[in-house]
Parts: sequence; C-alpha cells; structure tokens
Amino acid sequence: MSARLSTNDLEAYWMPFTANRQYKKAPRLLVSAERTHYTTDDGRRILDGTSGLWCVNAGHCRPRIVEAIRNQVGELDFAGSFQIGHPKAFECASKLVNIAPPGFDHVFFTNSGSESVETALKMALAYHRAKGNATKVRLIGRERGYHGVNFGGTSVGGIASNRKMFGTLLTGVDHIRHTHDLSRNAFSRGEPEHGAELADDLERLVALHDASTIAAVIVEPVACSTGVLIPPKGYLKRLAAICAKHDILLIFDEVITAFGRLGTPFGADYFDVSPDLITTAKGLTNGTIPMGAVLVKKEVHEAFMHGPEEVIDFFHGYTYSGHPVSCAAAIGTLETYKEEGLLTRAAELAPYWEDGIHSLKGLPHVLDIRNIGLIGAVELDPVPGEPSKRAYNVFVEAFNRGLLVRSTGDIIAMSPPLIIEKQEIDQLIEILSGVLKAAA
Ligand code: PXG
Repeated sequence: MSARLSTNDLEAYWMPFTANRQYKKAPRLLVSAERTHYTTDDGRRILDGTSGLWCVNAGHCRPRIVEAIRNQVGELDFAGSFQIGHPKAFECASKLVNIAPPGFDHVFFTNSGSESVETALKMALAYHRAKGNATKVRLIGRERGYHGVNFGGTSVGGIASNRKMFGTLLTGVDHIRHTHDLSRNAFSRGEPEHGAELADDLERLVALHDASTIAAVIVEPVACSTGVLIPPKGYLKRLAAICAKHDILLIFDEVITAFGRLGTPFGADYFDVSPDLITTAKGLTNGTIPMGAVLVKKEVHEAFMHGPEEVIDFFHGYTYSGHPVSCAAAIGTLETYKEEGLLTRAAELAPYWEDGIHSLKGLPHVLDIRNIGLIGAVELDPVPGEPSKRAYNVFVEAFNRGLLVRSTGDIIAMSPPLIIEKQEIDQLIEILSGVLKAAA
C-alpha cells in the first residue's frame, strides 16, 4: 500500500471533470481493487456501485485479463495498423463481430468512447459522399445526450455545461428533444410507458432542414451520463423507422450499454432495433486498457469498397488503433464475459436490482427512481438555489460509508459490476438508504 499523499503532491495533476480545489482539500484516493470492491489509501473497502466509470463490467483485476495484458506487453509491445498488422487485432475484430447484433460484420478500432464517436460521425459523412449523396452533411444529436468530449461529440451532445465553455462548436448540428418526463413517467420500472411519440421530433428537423441535408442521428439507447434517461416503450423503434424512411444513418452510442449492461450483449439487442453504426469503449477491455470500437453494418462498409483497390478506403485512424496490448485485453475480456455468462447475467439480476432500488421510494427528497438492466438512478429534489449540491453530498457521504456511486446534477447513478451478488446489492441499497435518510 502506498504512503498517503500530502496536499502538495496533489497539486500538479489537473483532474478531469473535477472541482479540483474542492477535491484537493479532502481527496478520495483508491489504491487497489478486486472483483466488486476498491480499497482506499486508508485501508477501507468500498463497494463499487459504478463499475469504475461504467466500464469494469466483469469486476476488478480479473486474472485472465491481467494475464493477457502482461503476456502481450512482453511479447509485442506495439505494432502499427496503417498498411501493416498483427494477429491479435484481426482476432479481436472477429470475436467482436461474433457477438455483435445481426448485420454488423466490420469493426474499426479507436482508443476511447470519444474517439469512437468522432469515427462514427466521420464515417457517416463519408458514407453518404461515397454513395453520391454529398449534400447529406448535417449531424443530429439529442438534448441531454453525452457523446464524449471531442469537437464532434461535444457538438452533437446535449448537456449545456459540457458545451457552453467551448464556443460555437461544429456547424450544421441540431438536436431532437430529450425524453425525460417525470409528470407522466416518475417511478417507472424499466422502460417508461409514455413518450414514444417524442421520436417524431426528428420529423420536425427533417421538415426544417430537409432530409437531403441530414447524414446521421446519434443517440444513446439509454442516456446514462445525464442521469439515466430510459427510452419510453417504442421510442427507439419509431426513431429507427423515421431514419430509415429518410436515408439517415442511425448511430447507437453504446459506450455504456454494450457488453451486457442491459442483460443482452448490446443495447440494440435489448431494444430489438437495428442501427447502422454502434460505438463502444469502456466494457470492451473491462476498463483495463483504453480502447474503443465502432461496429459497422455490412451496407455501410460496402459503400467504401468501390474505389481503386490501391487507394486507402477511409482516411482516418489513430496511432493506437488496434494496439496489441488493448487487443489482448479485449480478447481476455470477451473470453471472461463468455465463460462467466456475463453478457446476459444482468437479465437474471435485473428484477432483484429493480426491487432493491425502488425500495428507496418515499425517502426524503426522492423525486424519481428508474432502472433498466443493471443500471439505476435516484433523482433528488435540488437544494433551492444550489443545483447539484444534494446529490454531490450523497456521493461523498456514501463514499465515507463504503459505497461508490456517481452524482450528475441532482441524480445519483449506479451501475455495479455484472458479477455482483444479491447480498452485495442488499448492502448497496442499505448504505444508500442510510445516506438518503441522513441527508433529510
Ligand atoms: N459516449 C457515451 C455514451 C459515454 O457514456 C463517451 C461517449 C465518451 O467515452 P470516453 O471513453 O471518451 O470517456 C461516454 C463516456 C459518468 C461518466 O459518470 C460517463 C462517461 C465518462 C465518464 C463519466 O456519467 N461516459
């Protein structure tokens, strides 16, 4: 165990998405992890209610994944992927295609969710151009959406605090409205009943801009970062139908919902909707090594394969696309998921999780509780004039009592590792319940 850090040691690191000055006055430091628990620098065990940052789906420090990474880095530390290759990247892509929804037969590797999003957006633009529809250049996101932090993703994203510091962002971007409606759907279990018609908002943008100018729509099947907004029943099917009608590519941003989070391999499987592109990251390597992947439908890939054979078909890629160590980590991860049945385990646990989290109804300041697969959220009444404070305080107090949750705005979000046991779900609910009662 490392010695505890002094305040001076904390200064140089400018932490991402963090209130740095507040954090450094009272730091929370994690020094090791195993399965469902972290250990802090003062030796306390913390139940990981968030799978790290929605990524450690198989639990922490799983031997097969650790071993795959160790072996790979000693055998082939780096090999590029531009006009040259190494076997693990091909093996990894084939393994992904094997578990992908029907019709997805190609994979483009990136290093994060943000890069997967940029890649998918560029692919959508280049696809229409390759098909002779070069006027299709607009990108449509959704209010409250989160698609990472690069310029494309920030532009199609719909969370004001993530956008307002950064000027005008990309041009030619618009947003459909979000689906959150507490007046009709509060305390829904699973998919809310009301709001499929909100998908028709895309028709409003088609009427405004004309379909001939729209390349793609990107949505998260479940909008997690903004506080777990679950799509109303029928909404995603309706959105897909409108996209198909107007030759608009539908991109599912599955950086969180892929790899078993909903109890199916992908969110597209759960909602029985077939998008054109799927972005992934996080659970792809169980959080161990940064990696992302864009899954590509046959028809989209095919459009790029008509030029002269000796000309590069997609002028895009990263130094670390298909990095050998990332690929080894992904292969170890996919094997772990398969051996332990983790891509469907959330379906078995979901009813228990749902009952547990909805038992918090009636506690002070609880405005809504929502759940799907192994995801849950508790929306709190904000402290008047101090948005985010109540949920932040719950996050800190839960950590002090041995539980890691996320707070976003005044919403508590949770997504425990898919290996969690029922008695650990009970512990999680008990700690959170105690914190909410004390926060009264
Ligand atoms: N798309 C989606 C849907 C995401 O959830 C990204 C893209 C970006 O991925 P990278 O790997 O570039 O961070 C994400 C990331 C949170 C939280 O607590 C969520 C994310 C990242 C950090 C925190 O809600 N999602």
